[in-house]
Amino acid sequence: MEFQYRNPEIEKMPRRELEALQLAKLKTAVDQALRTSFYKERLGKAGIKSGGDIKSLEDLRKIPYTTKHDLREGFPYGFLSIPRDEVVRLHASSGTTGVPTTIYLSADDVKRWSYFVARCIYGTGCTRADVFQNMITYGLFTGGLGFHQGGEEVGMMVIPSGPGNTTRQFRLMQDFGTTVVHATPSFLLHVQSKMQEEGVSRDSVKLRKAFAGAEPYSEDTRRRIEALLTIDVYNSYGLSEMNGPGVAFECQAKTGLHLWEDGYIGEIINPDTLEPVKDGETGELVLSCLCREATPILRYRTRDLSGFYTEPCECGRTHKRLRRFTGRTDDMLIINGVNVFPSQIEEVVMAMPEVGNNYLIVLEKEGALDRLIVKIEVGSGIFADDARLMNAIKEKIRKVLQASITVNPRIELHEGGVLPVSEGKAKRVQDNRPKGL
Ligand code: DLL
Repeated sequence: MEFQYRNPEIEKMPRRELEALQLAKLKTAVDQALRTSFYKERLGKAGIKSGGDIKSLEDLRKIPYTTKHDLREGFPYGFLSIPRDEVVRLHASSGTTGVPTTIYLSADDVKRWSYFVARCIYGTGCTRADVFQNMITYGLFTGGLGFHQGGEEVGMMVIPSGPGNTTRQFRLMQDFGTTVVHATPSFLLHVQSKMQEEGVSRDSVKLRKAFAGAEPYSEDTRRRIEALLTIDVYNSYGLSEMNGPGVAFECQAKTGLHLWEDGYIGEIINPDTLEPVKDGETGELVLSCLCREATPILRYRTRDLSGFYTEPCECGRTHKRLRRFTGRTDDMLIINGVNVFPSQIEEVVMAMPEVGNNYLIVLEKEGALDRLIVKIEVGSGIFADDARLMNAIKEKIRKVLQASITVNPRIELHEGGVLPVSEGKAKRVQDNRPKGL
């Protein structure tokens, strides 16, 4: 396969040089952090008075972790390190509760961020000849503007369609010959269902690639989207605290997400002991931002669970690859004492050919016990009025799921289009259990 690079000297840089570059950038980031009220105190207490106190990459471990809680405590300007009038952009986290976490960018920060997103896009084989329909939320959420800027930096024609209104999305695709789209994986599945429902033929659109991210999804979900839409799907990871998208992305080899190590330092830790895990093991990803001056954030506990591949990628890039994310430390469900990650349920459900494009996990209390209900839309070729077939499918899913998660679920089957669809991140879990019990 011919791999495409935006900046081969950096992307294929020998690791020794890459690490030297990281160290130099880390020193600058520490100096920058010391200009914020938060880190002045936090790093001061750890005995770090300047970037010069960081002598090697191992010294990174002298820096205390930063958490979401810290970012909230620092609201609004505790993490700002440049004069307010040099800030050109604000983004905020998608958190639904409490104080938002805000990120400020200087003009150079915006340029650097665009450069990283462009590197991701280019690495999937896109060029300026592509027409890019950005079907993700714009606004304070970083997905819209992040990919918009990155797409323009590549030189593609960007259609800022935002999410929703699938009829209009299809019109845009047909009128302008869209070749690439960006959306959450759940929205892409919805787009495919709607395409079928509205009778939009595959031949009437020129789609060939999609960037899918902002939420966890399984390898089977990727394969399903690729097969149903006959496109290539690339996994895209990022978070607002680290600018947004453009942190880690799959290349054309599609085996893991390259973390751009000239922009970020990644560590995998055990979330209980806070010690680094062994090479290749799964744990919580901790990230330090090396590419933003206005809001330096060091050793941020992302809560996201992943691990590094240890073997090199066939594309020749030297930047480490993260495995597909399996969820977050804080989205684990405890069902009658058993720990279950929503991603385990998705893995089983989306691998079944009888299952359609949407599902919902519901938790109820039945007496003293928890009850797991998985509501599943059936595939388009299956008719819900065939009771025997329905029962057979239900039983099949129940058995496989129980074997995988060791909790006995109740399966409810629904026709396509019945379960709620979100334009942004999918809300896969409805926990109706009374709180505080
Ligand atoms: O979701 C940034 C983004 C936009 C990434 C568009 C990719 C595409 P936040 O709203 O701050 O930022 O949410 C970040 O979403 O900590 C993960 O828990 C989750 N997440 C993002 N991408 C993936 C992915 C954007 N590819 C949070 N796989 C992160 C799994 C993901 N989880």
